Amino acid sequence: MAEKMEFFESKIVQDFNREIEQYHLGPLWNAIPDLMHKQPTPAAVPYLWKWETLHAKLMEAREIFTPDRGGERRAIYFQNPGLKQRQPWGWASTTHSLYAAVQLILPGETAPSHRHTQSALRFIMEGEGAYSIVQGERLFMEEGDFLITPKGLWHGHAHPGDTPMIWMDCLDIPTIYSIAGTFYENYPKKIEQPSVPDNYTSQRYAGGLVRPISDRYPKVAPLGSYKWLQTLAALEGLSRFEPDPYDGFAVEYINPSNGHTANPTIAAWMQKLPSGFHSKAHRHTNSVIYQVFKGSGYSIVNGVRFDWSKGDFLVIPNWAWHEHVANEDSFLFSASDLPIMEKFDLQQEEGYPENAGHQIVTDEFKPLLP
Ligand code: 1HN
Repeated sequence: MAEKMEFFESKIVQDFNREIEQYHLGPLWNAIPDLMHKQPTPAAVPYLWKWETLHAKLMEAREIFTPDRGGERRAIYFQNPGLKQRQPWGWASTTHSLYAAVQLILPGETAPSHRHTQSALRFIMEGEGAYSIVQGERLFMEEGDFLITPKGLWHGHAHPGDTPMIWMDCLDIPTIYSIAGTFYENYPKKIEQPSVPDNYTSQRYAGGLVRPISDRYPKVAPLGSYKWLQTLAALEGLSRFEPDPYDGFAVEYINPSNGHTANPTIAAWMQKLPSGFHSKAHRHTNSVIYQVFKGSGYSIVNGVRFDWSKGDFLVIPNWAWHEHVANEDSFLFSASDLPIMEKFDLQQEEGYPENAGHQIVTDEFKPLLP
């Protein structure tokens, strides 16, 4: 080993490495240790953003930035501290494959319509009365609703109601960026006008239960909005039975025409952890972004305790050991890149092998200084 190190550090090798650079050539022997790990070693780190901070910053943004003035959404996104160095074009995503943000829209505001090759989802955290207009369908939003804007469809938001609304956005921006697949286009007018009745797909699909007989093979995901009361009813039904040892009572939002995830690249789940529930620890190749919709508790990620409560966001990077504990009945929304891992046939999962499936807490999370 020492001999090998000596060889790689020798002048003749170092000089050669530098020399071929001018031809835009690289020495594999230098790169391979960084590229080929025994197992995933994500640069993204586990991280927690508290609602207090998010809310305060959205309120400040409310004073200085309006979509009408800037023409963009009032969204503040989660920059994973571990990815800041790696993405030198000036931004950092939330996990390697996903972007997530909180977005605030005020009564009377309009977020202009546009379309792009990224898939998007929204989870409604607070408020009601605004709508997303997706390919001519106005989807009115209420707390706890889950919405998708599939890639390539026009979408914009407007708020005819009277209370501020805050939601979580999640898009596969880093994934599409890394394969240079971005197309983006603004709608010719500020906002698209309705071309079908309001909440059309929810009504035609009874929220996902059935499909109209004329709609056997829809080209795009046929359902735009998944209502909270229906999700809650599903979780209540499920919670009469045994919880999953890792995730409690969890359901996944699906495309009712094919049973796949509602977005082809981003899975979305709602899970209920009953008061006192302590899951076993496991890890998987996909990363997860959690939003605490209701309740409080903590998660242990790679031995570090993260205390969370309503409104907080928690990121679990790929292949990190994690387990959850609920102090009260808690509802966690999550978005993950599970379908991306599955499409590459890379999905793997394993339970924590020691200590009856529980990690030992070695530290408590503290926000990192910039
Ligand atoms: C987008 O279309 C929305 O529609 C939110 O609300 C965030 C971030 C990057 C690119 C497109 C939205 C976005 C986005």
